[in-house]
Amino acid sequence: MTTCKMSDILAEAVKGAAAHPRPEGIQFAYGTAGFRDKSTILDPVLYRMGLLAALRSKAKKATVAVMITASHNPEPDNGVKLVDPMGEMLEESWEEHATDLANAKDEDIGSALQRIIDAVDIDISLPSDVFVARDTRPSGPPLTQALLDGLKVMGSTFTDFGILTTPQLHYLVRCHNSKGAYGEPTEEGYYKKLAQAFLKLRKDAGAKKKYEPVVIIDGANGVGALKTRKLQSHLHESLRITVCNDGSSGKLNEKCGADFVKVQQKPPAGLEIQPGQRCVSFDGDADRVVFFYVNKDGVFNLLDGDKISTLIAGYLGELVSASGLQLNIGVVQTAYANGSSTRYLEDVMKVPVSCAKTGVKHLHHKALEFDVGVYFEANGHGTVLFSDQAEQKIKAASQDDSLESSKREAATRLTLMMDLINQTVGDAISDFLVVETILSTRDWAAEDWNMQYRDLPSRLLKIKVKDRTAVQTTDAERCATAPAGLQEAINKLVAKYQQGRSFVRPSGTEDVVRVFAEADTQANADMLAHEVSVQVYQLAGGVGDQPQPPCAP
Ligand code: 16G
Ligand code: ZN
Repeated sequence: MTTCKMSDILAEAVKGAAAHPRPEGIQFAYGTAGFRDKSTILDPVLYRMGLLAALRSKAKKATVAVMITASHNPEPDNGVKLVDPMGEMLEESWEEHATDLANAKDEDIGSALQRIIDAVDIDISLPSDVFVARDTRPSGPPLTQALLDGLKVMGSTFTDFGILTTPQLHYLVRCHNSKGAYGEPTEEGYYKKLAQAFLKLRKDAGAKKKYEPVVIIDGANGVGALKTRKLQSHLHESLRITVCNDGSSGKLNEKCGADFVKVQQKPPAGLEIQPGQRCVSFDGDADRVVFFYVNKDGVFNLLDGDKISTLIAGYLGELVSASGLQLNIGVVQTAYANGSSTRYLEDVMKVPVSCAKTGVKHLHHKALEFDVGVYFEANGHGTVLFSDQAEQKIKAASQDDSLESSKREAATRLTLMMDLINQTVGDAISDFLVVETILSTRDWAAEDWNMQYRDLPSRLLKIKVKDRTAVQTTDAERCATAPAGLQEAINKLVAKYQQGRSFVRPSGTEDVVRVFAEADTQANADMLAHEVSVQVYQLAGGVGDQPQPPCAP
């Protein structure tokens, strides 16, 4: 840094804003997944996030990261989120600083920065270092440039990794800050770590009757496709992967990707599928994954985040018991988790289940309460967290010659699973390899996995209202506390349906209220969702026409 005089830096930051002017009349908000908007208006936000990332790095005295992506949103959108030193999401208290800075007038940037420096008590003379990456969106390079401009003004050093998946960037920053303890801080290091663990876990796999090492991946026409191709050479012949929707012709997330498949409950465009063929869909930045197959009668079957967490928790639970270690395993879900999955985990598998608010950071936080915390949103975003103590116990057991060999063997498999799992954040590529490992070990086809429990039919609707904050919730979003009378109305409606359940919540990413319902049949789930929607419309200030009942099939 040429100078570390605070007033000089703040003046430079204001001067730099001239090249990244903020449009009048737009309010930005750092939401559940950072800033997300039309890419054409994000340039000033990226510049300011460059300034903020430098401050965050100084405050943490460590390298932080910035990812430029809008995940499963359409291609014209983009977004930006900050990543903390150990690969966690940005600490919640800084979301407000991010929002403040993004909304400061150009000439007020200096005072906005000063407010943050004072509030957090940052020593501005400290160095800062930032890792940067983006997804495949065409708006990525110019937005990266705006971000780098902000970093340069702050005198920050940085590394621009170009195109990466979101979880790869989380992995890199953790490797770097842990001085290599988490892995080699390079993209190659990421593939090597995952592939080595995967191949070792497969080594002793005997002949299979049902599991076939053949899979089709829908890459959402995004970065997940490119990076899976890179991973492939490291996997040798252990798994035959066909990557479809690789971006060579289709548009990012258009009629494909994990979000499309989950929401539409149908296969993506661009795939030719044989009955029973195991298929996988990633989202646009490869932090979400769902599996699916079409059975011999042509019926589509989705294996979502709930099925993935049940599969993983079951397998890790067996390994922990076999190792003889005293470790508690728990699963964290959101209110969207299918009721059958919760019942299966609690009643059949006897695994404790916690419910968290929607948004990865909330699940991540709750999962830290367990020695081994498996967390997944139904939409396919999730991972497993091992506490430091669990990690130490597992590693020690794997090297303890005095243990029975079966216990040592189970502990060794657990250490390999820890290597295969990206503990920083949900990672489509890593989760995919984890699922393949378990299916292979169990010798299961997708259909066997799906038979663990049968999903209850559900329906998700969205209702436009004047002000979505009119709806407020408690109990991990399962109970509405406002507007008055809404929860009572929902309770009455739910009571009419067999296995009925419903909740409403204001979206964190769109200007709507979401309504979820499940019941014994699809028709009942549809009707319950509709009836609850009408209540939301009437009590929470619905706009436009009142919701219409679902058409009879
Ligand atoms: C964001 C969240 C995702 C959540 C979704 C809910 C992260 C990284 N992403 O995309 O986990 O499921 O928001 O959206 O936390 P909604 O509030 O509009 O329903
Ligand atoms: Zn994503």
